[in-house]
Parts: sequence; C-alpha cells; structure tokens
Amino acid sequence: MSTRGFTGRRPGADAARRLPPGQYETRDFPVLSLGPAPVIDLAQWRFTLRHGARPLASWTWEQFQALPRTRWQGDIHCVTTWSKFDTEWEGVTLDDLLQAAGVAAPTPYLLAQSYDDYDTNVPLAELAGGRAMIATHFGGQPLTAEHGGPARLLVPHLYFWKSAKWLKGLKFTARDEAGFWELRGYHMHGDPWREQRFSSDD
Ligand SMILES: Nc1nc2c(c(=O)[nH]1)N[C@H]1C(S)=C(S)[C@@H](COP(=O)(O)O)O[C@H]1N2
Ligand SMILES: [Mo]
Repeated sequence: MSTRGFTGRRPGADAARRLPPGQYETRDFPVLSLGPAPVIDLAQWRFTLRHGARPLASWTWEQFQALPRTRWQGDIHCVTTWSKFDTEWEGVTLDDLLQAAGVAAPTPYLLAQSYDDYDTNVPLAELAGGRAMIATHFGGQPLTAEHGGPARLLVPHLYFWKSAKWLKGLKFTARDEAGFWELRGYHMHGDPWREQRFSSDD
C-alpha cells in the first residue's frame, strides 16, 4: 500500500504556512542590486570588523577560509514580495567571527557595509545566536558575483535587503544608524512576519 497520500507534500497548504503576509513563492532566484556587481579580486578582498572608525579585526580571503563554517537551510523573503523556500547556504556565523576575533560586541547595533557602497543596519540581537552568517556558498557552490560573492551577509529571518551582498565589513555603531534603503523609506527592522516593509509600518 502506498502511503504517498499521507506523507507527500501538499504544496498549497505548505506554502501558505511558510509564506509571510503579502509574499508569493518563486522557484527562481531573482537578482536585485543597485548597480552591476563590483569586481572583487580575492587577493585584495578584506573583511573588517569595526567599532565606529576603529578596526577591531580584519581577515584576508585565505584567513577567512580557516574560520569555522556553518550550513543553514531555509526560506528567504524579499520585500518586493517573492519568497524562496529551502535555500542552502554555507558561511561563518557572527558568533564564530566574534570568537575568532576575541571580541565582545561593544554596542548592540551594526551596520553592514559593502564593496558597492551599499549599507544596511541590523541589530546585534538579529545576527547573534546563529541567526546570521557571512555566506560564501549557495546551493553547495561558491556564491556567484550577481548574488553577492565572494561573501554576503545572510539574515534570512529579515527582508532580504538586510542581507548585504559583496560584504566588506560589519561596523558596531553607538546608535541604530539607517543604511541605504532605510534612509529611503524602508523599515529600520524589516521583519517579514510583521510585514515591516516601510518606515510607516509598525
Ligand atoms: N551590496 C548590496 N547588497 C544588496 C543589494 C545591493 O544593491 N547591494 N540589494 C539588496 C536587496 S534590495 C535585495 S532584495 C537583496 C537581493 O539579493 P539577490 O540579488 O541575491 O536576490 O540583496 C540586498 N543586498
Ligand atoms: Mo530588495
């Protein structure tokens, strides 16, 4: 006797449960960037952790490869209303990065800063505890340039604009500082389950 009817997925109900309000499921992986992918030479690539203007720690690409690696699988949600299920990522969690740097978080706020001058704010609480990583791989392959390679931030439980591509560093800030989209009317926090799209949303 086949048990498929009981164990098989029911995409409609499953998708409905996994989709935050106002989102639809896509199987594609849309590319959303302000401009073309910056050309980044791995020999020149640096990842720097800062407290304000002061560097706390910095890694070359080779040094970054030696950090502990974590895999994560789950759903991502873009504010333009697409969601993608079961995406597979690999990278270095912020917890492992801070530990490797021998640094205790000096403030509760961070600004992710990118090679294309994009930036976005994320509170430490949303990045720590294994909730975010600096991802270098997607679907088992090195991250492509269009999706933010060599390395991007991945904060899957917030709208995807918070997942800064072409990441060059994370800066601890004294206050919660707005980044590129937050300065242009997008929400300071960006929780898809609370539909925090625009600064006027609760
Ligand atoms: N550096 C950088 N990061 C960025 C962006 C960008 O323009 N520059 N776009 C953001 C936006 S608005 C979204 S929705 C996601 C899109 O990521 P994807 O192109 O991999 O789907 O990247 C975010 N990270
Ligand atoms: Mo976006």
